[in-house]
Amino acid sequence: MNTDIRNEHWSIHEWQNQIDELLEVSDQPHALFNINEDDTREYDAIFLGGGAGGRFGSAYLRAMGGRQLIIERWPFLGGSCPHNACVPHHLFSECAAELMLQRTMAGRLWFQDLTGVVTSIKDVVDVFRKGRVGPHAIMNYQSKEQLDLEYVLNAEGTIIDPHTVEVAGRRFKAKNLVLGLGARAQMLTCPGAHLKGIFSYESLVEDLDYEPGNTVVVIGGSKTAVEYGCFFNATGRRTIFVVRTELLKLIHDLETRGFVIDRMKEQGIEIWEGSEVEHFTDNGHGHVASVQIRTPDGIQTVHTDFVFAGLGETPNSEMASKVLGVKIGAKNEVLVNPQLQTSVPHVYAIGDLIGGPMEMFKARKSGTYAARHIMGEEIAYDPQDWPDFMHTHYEVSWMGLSEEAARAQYENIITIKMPPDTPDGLDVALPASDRTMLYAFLEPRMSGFQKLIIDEASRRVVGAHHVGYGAKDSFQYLYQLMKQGLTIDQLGDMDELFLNPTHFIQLSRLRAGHRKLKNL
Ligand code: NAP
Ligand code: KPC
Repeated sequence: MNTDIRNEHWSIHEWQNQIDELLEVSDQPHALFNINEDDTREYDAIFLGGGAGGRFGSAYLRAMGGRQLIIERWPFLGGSCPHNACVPHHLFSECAAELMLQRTMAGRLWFQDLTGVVTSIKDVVDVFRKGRVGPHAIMNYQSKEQLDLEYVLNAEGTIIDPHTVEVAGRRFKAKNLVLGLGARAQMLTCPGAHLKGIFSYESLVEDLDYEPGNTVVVIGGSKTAVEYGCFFNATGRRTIFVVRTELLKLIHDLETRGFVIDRMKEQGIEIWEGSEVEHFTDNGHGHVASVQIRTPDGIQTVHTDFVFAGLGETPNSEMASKVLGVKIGAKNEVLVNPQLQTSVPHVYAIGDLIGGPMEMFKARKSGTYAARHIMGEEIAYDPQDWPDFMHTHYEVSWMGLSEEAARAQYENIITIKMPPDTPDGLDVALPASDRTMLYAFLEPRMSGFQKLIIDEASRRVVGAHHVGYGAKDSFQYLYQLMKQGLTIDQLGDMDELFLNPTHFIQLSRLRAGHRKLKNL
């Protein structure tokens, strides 16, 4: 069944109900067509996939006077971010931070004593499931009523050729095709990997229908594994990370990485590096009962009914490769040039489909850059350079060079650190700022860590690292300034909204007067 919704003007709440119903009966095809039949222009682009890349690319193309069409298999726009990726991850990470605070402050002030209390994972997953169509509805409403985008929802599009896509029995033609087909969780292949109770970020929010027991095995050592694993740990469960090489290799600054890992260990997380799962055993009812793990010290068996695998993502490039013959890289990513063009003329690719970093900024920005190129602008997109972040129980943000890389590249490196290097170690009451005040006063060693790295000769900031709360947003702007050559003097001349979460402005101001820079 297809429904023409062009003349429906559903409110956000009405959209919520529609999406809920469509998600419930996903086995019956029911496409929603929002096509402007009065517009006789040829489409400038069909965006196959209505995630962040397709939606932002469409909005930009439309804003530039072009005509676009999004085709999306889910009954909503916005893609995996609000459905099973960044939004639930942020919810879980917020819970991890709240629970760590609660457990750390137990018995003090108004904090309950949670000693020995294991909180529900399923309840938080249920909170997410119950609320997730809220953002979905906003995306559909905004795209139709405010951005004037054309779209077909809840129907899988099939690529026919570089100018044609078929969806729900109709064929649409466009001058260009923009592929934004996303990526999917990579799964284990060892014996028993099919058992119930072994989750990815995707299946966790779809399938969790029981309360996990008190031991969790997390496989993987990068962002997804760590973010979810820290949440499971914060609920009070024994949490074991099984990492085949090393944990958090992506945080290059060794001191920052060390601080992050030490705080994870302090929370009781067990980290088994150089270890791999050999197989899972069945409890007799198709559910995981134990995990056999090959560690440097021999085989270990962990009894658990709950395993989480954060093994990275595989781009959904199969259809484009098979039908169009677009060139694919070693990790299944669609290869593109800086104009986001694939190897096939008139076919662009954006977002997670073109490989890492699979970050929201890249999805949205690559979509808009493809749109701009289609509309005749000269653009060159370079996603290799970006400020980065992830969550443990904290927010961890970094930009530019690690101290080690900076020392290798420049003759003299100055660092500004909080807490400073003194015999007192971490047990001092700084850094303190929003969301770390209670730690600063009651458990100083947990209030965070920050480091600014400066090339002495040019006085330029070449790297910054932060573990705490609140720095993520400022790093996005500081990074742009840093790329333009931000000096300690300019940083020290900015106005900080006190208490400033990075402290870098105030600390730079203290040092900026020095002709000969010194560590702080
Ligand atoms: P990732 O960064 O690609 O890392 C994959 C992890 O899984 C690595 O630790 C890897 O181990 C391990 N691994 C892969 N295959 C394995 C196997 N067969 N057996 C055991 N371990 C295996 O993956 P991710 O953390 O899932 O992130 C995926 C993408 O999403 C990235 O582009 C990331 O930027 C993005 N993301 C971002 C955030 C954020 O907060 N900014 C959050 C989640 C995801 P080795 O390294 O030891 O080989
Ligand atoms: C709630 C939220 O902003 C996350 S969902 C964003 C999807 S999109 O606007 O299409 O990038």
